[in-house]
Amino acid sequence: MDILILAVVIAVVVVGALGGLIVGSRRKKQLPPPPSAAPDITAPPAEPHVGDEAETPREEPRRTVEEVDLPDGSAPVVVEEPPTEAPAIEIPEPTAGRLVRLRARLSRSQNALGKGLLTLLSREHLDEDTWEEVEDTLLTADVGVQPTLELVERLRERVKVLGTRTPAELRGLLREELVALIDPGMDRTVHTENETGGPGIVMVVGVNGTGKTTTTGKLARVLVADGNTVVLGAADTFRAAAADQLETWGERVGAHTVRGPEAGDPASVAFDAVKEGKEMAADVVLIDTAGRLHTKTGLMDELGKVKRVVEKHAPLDEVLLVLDATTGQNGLVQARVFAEVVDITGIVLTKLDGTAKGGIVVAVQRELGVPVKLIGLGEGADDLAPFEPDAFVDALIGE
Ligand SMILES: Nc1nc2c(ncn2[C@@H]2O[C@H](COP(=O)(O)OP(=O)(O)O)[C@@H](O)[C@H]2O)c(=O)[nH]1
Ligand SMILES: [Mg+2]
Repeated sequence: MDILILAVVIAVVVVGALGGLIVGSRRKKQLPPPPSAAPDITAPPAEPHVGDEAETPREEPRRTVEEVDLPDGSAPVVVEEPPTEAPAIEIPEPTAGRLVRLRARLSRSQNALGKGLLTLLSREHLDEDTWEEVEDTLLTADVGVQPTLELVERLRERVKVLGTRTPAELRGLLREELVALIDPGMDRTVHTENETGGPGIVMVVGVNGTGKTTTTGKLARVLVADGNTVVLGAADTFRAAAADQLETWGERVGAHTVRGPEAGDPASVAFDAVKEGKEMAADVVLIDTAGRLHTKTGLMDELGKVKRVVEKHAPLDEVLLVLDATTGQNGLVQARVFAEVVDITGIVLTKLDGTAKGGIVVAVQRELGVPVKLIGLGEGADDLAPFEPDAFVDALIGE
């Protein structure tokens, strides 16, 4: 009797597990939207949720800058007046070749996208099913429908011409096509030369939690490493902590931070930051803004106002939109809304270290027609790299 019950239990468990497997693989198959779902991507930003937090709950205790990356010896050396002692100024890492140094951070995307594609293309018979898997791989990595279809068509053509395929040939071919998809011709310099001869003005925008303040801080380090003097404008006036966070980044590299009263007017902080930047003959002013806005109209009013007020001094040289690479399609919707509000001149894709969806680089550039200029590959102070299509693709498909 007992044995019978045991047998039934085992049978139920086995059937359940098999069922799970089947459902699992079906679900996997359904994951990438079919080509007919393309309108999704171009659908109007019906409810863009601009005021929303990015996916993970951002109100959780967040690691602060100090907790994240202070190397051992960099704490302020207290000599006589402990509270006012300035922290030791750090010398940031040089920016050249950063992406190459940080390429291991792309390992998730590398495994999902680069290695996945190479393995598929190395199959002896490239039948319809295999090509469908290639498509699925690209869609799952957030490359986007249109670019995926284009790439697969190009690959099919070129693989046919190749006839026999050596791994080296395949890698070369895939590399060329991926680089072409990312469009190596786009200008990816972060422009910081103001035509008026005053400081270059860069405004950083994006939804709360995407990494604006962190990126502003990291960018300040990049600029300082390249020999510029930098002024930071803390135009996120929602919380005093936001200005503190920015100021801490500034102090570490010796950049002056201009801030206003909590809940004060962001536009006047931005205006003052540029004013002080001019007075100090700084090379660049970086303006960090708030992303916690509850309606699209609110966002429009506020960012538009910040921009207009700053432009009483001089035109903006860059408006960088910060997008969290882990939020996928949601990030694209955000991108569209921000692009309606201000002229975005460059994209910063953060958190590429935490996702297998490196293909979002392609999708977001297509969406806005604006180049990805910088990528975030970690929380560390020097984990922001200039985006280089060749080095990026090399990192994806490995050596
Ligand atoms: N892993 C990872 N975390 C990042 C990156 N950029 C920013 N973050 C983290 O994202 C969180 C939110 O960043 P923050 O700059 O405060 O976002 P903001 O609200 O847009 O200003 C912080 O914990 C950052 O350390 C990145 O490239 N990689
Ligand atoms: Mg912030």
